[in-house]
Amino acid sequence: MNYTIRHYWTKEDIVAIYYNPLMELLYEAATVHRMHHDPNTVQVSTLLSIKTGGCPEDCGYCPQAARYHTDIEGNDLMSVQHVKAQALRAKASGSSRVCMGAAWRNVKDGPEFAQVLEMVRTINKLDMEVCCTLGMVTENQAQRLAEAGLYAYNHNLDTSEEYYKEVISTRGYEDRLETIENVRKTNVTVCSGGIIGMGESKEDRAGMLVALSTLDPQPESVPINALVAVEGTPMEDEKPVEIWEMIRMVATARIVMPKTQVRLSAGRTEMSREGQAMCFFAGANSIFAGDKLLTTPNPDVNQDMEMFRQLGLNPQKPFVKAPQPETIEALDSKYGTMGEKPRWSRPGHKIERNELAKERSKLAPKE
Ligand code: SAM
Ligand code: DTB
Ligand code: SF4
Repeated sequence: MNYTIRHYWTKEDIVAIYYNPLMELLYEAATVHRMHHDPNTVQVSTLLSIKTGGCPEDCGYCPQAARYHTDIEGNDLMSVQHVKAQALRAKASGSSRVCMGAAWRNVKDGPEFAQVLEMVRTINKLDMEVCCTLGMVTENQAQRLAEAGLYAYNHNLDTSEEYYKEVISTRGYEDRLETIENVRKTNVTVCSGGIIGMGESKEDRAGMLVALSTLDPQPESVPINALVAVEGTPMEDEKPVEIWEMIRMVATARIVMPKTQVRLSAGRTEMSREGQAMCFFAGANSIFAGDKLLTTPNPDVNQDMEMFRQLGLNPQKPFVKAPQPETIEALDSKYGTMGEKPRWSRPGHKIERNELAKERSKLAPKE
């Protein structure tokens, strides 16, 4: 096995790795992991939903899409003070990173974006890594986030290019790749991963890992989510992901992207400690902590800290993998609003299960 970083993984290579006998796969992934990371350190990150629900997109997995009837509580953009208070709480409980999520299709220039930039400045000044996931961004918007002190931008490919068409009809895979390219033109690190358990094949999982691992440079961070099947979404009846699938996916991601932070993301409430321990052994080196992800439940932080004690894991300090970005104040910004009108795609093909969920939502009683 050649352990240097390669960027030419094929789907066949990756499927072959994924299907290795489990003990071989674990041994190889753990070996690669130890070459680039401390196996006893796992980063604790906290998610903050800064703008919840009412999203115009039709992502088949997402409880925040306005067109499906789910029982989440929507919210307008949070205040900077509220965000600061939550970040301080997260820091006190051991988090070194805050990831702010907004239920937006793409970032729009204006007062709300200015408010998000202020949130980024505020958290960076608390000496925590700041990540945002706000939908598609232009290069100018990515530069302004970078100036504010953003450490990472999360923008998931979610699945293979082929299966993406079965999940979302309101944007295309190329829009996601373009946003990742825009972020890459700045100093902000790239966080991009996906979801398993949406009805995709093993080839689709491999296809997603091809798309991610052939990016040059590879993403600094790759979240692997198990679908949280939320009632009212088109995927409400998907069967839970088996822990073995999660372990294989993490291990394969680790082997094809040796230096990346692989994040054991959504779906941990359904995983035993033993299962999570195997994911850490296979190369996962981050979790999201706090009793809520964006809108769905997550294990309690005290239980996670108890798991860390049992496994002898230490929370990762901030800025171990890349230096802390500088924060430039709004008044000193080099980049003004460009008034761009980016034309993100809107394929608009029909996805049957998305259409059915939308119809069901029209029949649901109004609150
Ligand atoms: N609106 C922005 C976007 O889509 O890029 C950012 C927020 S979005 C909720 C962030 C990511 O959460 C999605 O890309 C998806 O991978 C993940 N996600 C959303 N709903 C999920 C679910 N039910 N189960 C697992 N992951 C989910
Ligand atoms: C990611 O890949 N997973 C996190 C983070 N990036 C933003 C989000 C998971 C969301 C799970 C569904 C919810 O709580 O709404
Ligand atoms: Fe909107 Fe993001 Fe949810 Fe898609 S995943 S519906 S873009 S919040």
